[in-house]
Amino acid sequence: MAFDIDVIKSVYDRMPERVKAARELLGRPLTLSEKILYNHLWENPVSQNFKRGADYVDFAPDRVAMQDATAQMALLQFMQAGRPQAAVPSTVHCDHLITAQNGAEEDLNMANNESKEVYDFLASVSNKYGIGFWKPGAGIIHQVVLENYAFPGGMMIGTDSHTVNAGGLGMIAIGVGGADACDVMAGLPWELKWPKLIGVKLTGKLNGWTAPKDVILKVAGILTVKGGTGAIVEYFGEGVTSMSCTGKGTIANMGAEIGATTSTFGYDDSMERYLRSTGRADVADLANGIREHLTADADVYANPEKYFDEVIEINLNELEPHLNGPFTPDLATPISKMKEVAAANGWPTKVEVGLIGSCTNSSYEDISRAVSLAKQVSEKNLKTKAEFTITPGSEQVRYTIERDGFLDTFDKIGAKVFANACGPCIGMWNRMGAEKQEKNTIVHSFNRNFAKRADGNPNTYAFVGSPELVTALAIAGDLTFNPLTDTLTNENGEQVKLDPPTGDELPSNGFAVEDAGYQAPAEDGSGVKVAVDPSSKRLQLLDPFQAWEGTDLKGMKLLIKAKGKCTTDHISMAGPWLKFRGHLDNISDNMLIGAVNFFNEKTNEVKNQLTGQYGAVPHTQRAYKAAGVGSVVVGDENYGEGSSREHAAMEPRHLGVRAVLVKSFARIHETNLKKQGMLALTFADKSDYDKIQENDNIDIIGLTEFAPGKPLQMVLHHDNGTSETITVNHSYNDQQIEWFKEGGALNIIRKSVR
Ligand code: MIC
Ligand code: SF4
Repeated sequence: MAFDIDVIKSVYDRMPERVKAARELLGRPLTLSEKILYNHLWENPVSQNFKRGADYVDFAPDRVAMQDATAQMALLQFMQAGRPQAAVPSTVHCDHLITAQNGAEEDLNMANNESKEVYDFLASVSNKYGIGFWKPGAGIIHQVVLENYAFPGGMMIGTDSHTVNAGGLGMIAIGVGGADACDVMAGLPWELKWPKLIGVKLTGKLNGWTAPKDVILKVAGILTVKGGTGAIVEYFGEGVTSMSCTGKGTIANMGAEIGATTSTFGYDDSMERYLRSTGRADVADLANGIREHLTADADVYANPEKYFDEVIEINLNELEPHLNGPFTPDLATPISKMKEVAAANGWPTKVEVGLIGSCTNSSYEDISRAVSLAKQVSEKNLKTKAEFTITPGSEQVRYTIERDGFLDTFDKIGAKVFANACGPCIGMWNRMGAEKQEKNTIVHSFNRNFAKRADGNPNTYAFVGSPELVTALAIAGDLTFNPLTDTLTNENGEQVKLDPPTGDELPSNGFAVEDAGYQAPAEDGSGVKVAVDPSSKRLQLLDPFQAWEGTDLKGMKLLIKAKGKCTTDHISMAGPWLKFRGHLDNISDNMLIGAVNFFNEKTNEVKNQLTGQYGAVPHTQRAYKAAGVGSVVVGDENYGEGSSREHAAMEPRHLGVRAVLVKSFARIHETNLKKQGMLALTFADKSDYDKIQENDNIDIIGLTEFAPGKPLQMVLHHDNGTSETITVNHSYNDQQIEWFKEGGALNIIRKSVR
């Protein structure tokens, strides 16, 4: 039986009536996204036709998921909310803190030792507050959620940007910061700007070398890393129904890379098959009972341009395998063009390592298709040229692929199987020689490829592709190898061609697992003690942030004017820093160390205006804090792209940065800044970015009349004695202005507890 079946049942019970009411209110057919959103309004019956991209709306998500690296902060906040139990079904997954080095078993033991304090903390908080706990080794959050918790038509939030993966099973699943998770677990509504809707129509059918991954790689190329901001992407068409459920998961997962709020798909036979094979026939039966409500109304997919803000059409019959990268997931190159493009850009073409797996691409189908290529290595007397690694997404998948002989086949090509965890995808990869910082190329089936992300080496060129293509390129050892047309020279000196991959959508003998790694919480957790050692280097209880002083902010210093791409990896790096995710002061030592200083083009070297000396960003900011001087961070487009980690907002808050002013924000990061009581501002005129000078002293005017839709003024006092006033916009609503005034959303929850 599925977990929390009563919750699923109640969502389905109320859905027909609420969908009908919404349809009547809007007076037109509904998209699937609208049906799910209207069914999860905090206040029902529905009374308002919400304006897309404008109205803030309160929702009641069905569940919350958290992974260890973000759960620590989420739960440290939740512990202050004064609730005996999480108000909705919630889970914690231990997946981000395991370093990939020697192979699954050894690496897992190492993590269990190294991170014992954190795991014990998470296990005891979970036990106390009625939260399901998935032990280290159980798998990556999104794969475990897809296998156990996701359900068509549901709505969930998760403290990880790839929570959107559950869209593959027809959910509206959204990545958030820990403070948002804290709200929902505390029984409060969850707020989101009513999203815009992008429709993607897939015609034709995937075939040969092309995989679901290529759909999203292509979409990323079209929409870019910010094209999906504020929008839900809804996929439909014959290409969708003929694709596996886990393939849909891959597409939804990587929707995070276009900044989309989430992506979703209508309920279909592939989802039913997946539910049944993962032990949830009960959910499939319930879903079948309301099938028509779990997809859009017929006219929507027949005339999509009438209902979506933007429609993209992709013909799968013609879609080529793609490789996206380096350094950004939206730089899409069809494999047939790679030779030319790599040469023109001087990208290193020798592939050193191919890595498959991760939360994005570790389904049974993915692995079986990759195996069909690995088998050809011995059959065709080839030799695998690059190193090859696999990170399975869950113990259930790992156990099943071992049983079915896939791991043996990989073993024969010298592959290393890492633990069921994030590993190399998030810099938890002890890659030999990375410290030499040599220019080199890797290919992987993950989703992100920002500089330094996998191995900490800024000169690693990482390209994202399907597991099939990654396997082929690892065999060839060459980025420009096009398996559709090119041959390889085998050990006998013959020219051989790889046959296109084949595989099974689901295991014909069913999934199996011995210990899935789940620990249920105590029925009554009130007696469970949660201890945090005050001298701990990894965990620190949170002190409330100070409330706003009630005046305009004057005499602040420019901390950094960041140039170009500034993702959450640049703001709060992962890899070795993950160990401080539960200790705000310690992790603040990585604040913005990856951001490029506009004025000297260097990372982690900014001018301290009090001394005139250049130093590390966190060090400089600590000096401002010690001197009681506020500061401002300036950034470029899509600032805070990538992760949901709220550390990227809490660190500047903790160290005394008062405002972040950028050309545009990524959604989750903007909300995280607001939640923590920071000022998240945008240039009214983007070219004003050029007016910011290195020695500027900065005032923010208008805060005493801070109101929705009303811009603020920023005065730039330049060091030549002149000053300029620029207009800065914000997207705060009344409630978010309260967060700012109180010094953070949590201070408001704290007050209501007292
Ligand atoms: C990521 O893929 O960047 C991460 C690591 O999973 C993050 C979460 C985190 O930083 O802990 C995400 O996607 O939100
Ligand atoms: Fe983990 Fe990578 Fe997935 Fe993030 S994207 S959850 S780091 S596997």
